Amino acid sequence: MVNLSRRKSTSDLQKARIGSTIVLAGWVEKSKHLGKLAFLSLRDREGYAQIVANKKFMGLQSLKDLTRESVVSVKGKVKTSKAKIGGKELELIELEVLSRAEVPLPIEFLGGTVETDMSKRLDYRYLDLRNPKVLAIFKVRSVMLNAIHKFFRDNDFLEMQTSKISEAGAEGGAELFKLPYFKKTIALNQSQQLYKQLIMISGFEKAYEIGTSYRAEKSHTHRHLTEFWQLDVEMSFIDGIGEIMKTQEKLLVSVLRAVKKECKPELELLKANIDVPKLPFPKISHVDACKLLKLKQGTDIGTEAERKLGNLVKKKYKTDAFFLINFPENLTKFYAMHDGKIGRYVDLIYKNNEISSGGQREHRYDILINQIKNKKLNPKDLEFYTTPFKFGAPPHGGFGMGIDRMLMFILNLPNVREAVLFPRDVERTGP
Ligand code: AMO
Repeated sequence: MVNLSRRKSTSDLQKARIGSTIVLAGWVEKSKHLGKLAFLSLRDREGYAQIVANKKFMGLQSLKDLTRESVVSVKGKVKTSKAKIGGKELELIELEVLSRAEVPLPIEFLGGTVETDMSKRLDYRYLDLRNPKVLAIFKVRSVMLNAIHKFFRDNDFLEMQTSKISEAGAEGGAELFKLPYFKKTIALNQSQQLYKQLIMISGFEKAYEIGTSYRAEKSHTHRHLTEFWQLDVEMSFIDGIGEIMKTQEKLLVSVLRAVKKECKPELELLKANIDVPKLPFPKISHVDACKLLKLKQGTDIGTEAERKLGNLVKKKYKTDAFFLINFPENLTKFYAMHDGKIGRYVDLIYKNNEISSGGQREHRYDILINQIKNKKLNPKDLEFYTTPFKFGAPPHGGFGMGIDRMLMFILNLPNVREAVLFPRDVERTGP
């Protein structure tokens, strides 16, 4: 029996002393049999190791029965190697099959190929994720999330966790998932919006959360999901959208720096190059954006126009990141603060796509109620949210950033589904 408590990783093998005995465990991606020699390519989370069995190894014949993707543990002696996958290999002393895989495999990913179509890959996501190129995306995601937490800890934010079950929509009525809940019908949260505002009324002053949001949008696009991860940030005692933009740009830059520094092998594997944009990011008003794009004032700048605007800004300012600010009232939400007919609103555009939206909120009760009515929503449905504004609400604002979209654009992924472990969209609710 191979002692798993002594297990090292394939990257440890490259650091091990020649002649020492070590234990590895993982999946058998390939095997090759040449008379009195056999070569196994063993894969674990860190990479690959070549395992060589020669005639001294008693079970040489039985290795022929080892199916691809079976899980094994091996004990062997560290030797120098001529193989591509590193300067050292393991001469096999002992092998134990921990779990034998059925063949053929339902999807193919040998040597990091990504040829199977996405829908089939997602049906077998547990296998798809064994592909080092797919796994690399989630290694970057993990570093990205750590960098976000670090940024907010270093900047004196409290982490909040709000409920995902609600009685009303946070972003206006339509795109709500309604579910039976004992004798009631409830809704899944469209965003953390209303709760993060309540937390400001509670006195948290600076808070953030990374949580899931749900939107019943029938959008079959490469950047829409029905369940997505959102970073929500809210700050009190702000005066306009300046501080919101400063926080967002510093956040994006520190995340990009962390990924660039800590994910070198993953970025190389994914052929992703990171340019960290210079601070401060340019700011374009909605009025100017419409002029540049030759659109009627007040037009909602959609995917295609965002791409055009991104290209124009890149040409002029040589940057992938900029803010679109001061939206007309017809495009703002009921909770936004306005200066006359202009909303204190801000979108962050990165690599030609909106990755976050935010602004200053209306904290004056009477104006808030009027705005709710003007948007044809029923103030009664939102009383849980509006009543607290009667008891002392500080001026506040913040933003919501799509985590999956952020990763998608950092790595230039063609589809947001690539950035999520088990994506949910109009059709897909499993596995
Ligand atoms: P908004 O609705 O613009 O704003 O969402 C903020 C960010 O979340 C991401 N996002 C999505 N990602 C994947 N699939 C979707 N269906 C999807 N919808 C949104 C985007 C988007 O920029 N409460 C406000 C934020 C605020 O004002 O603080 C809100 O939710 O990256």
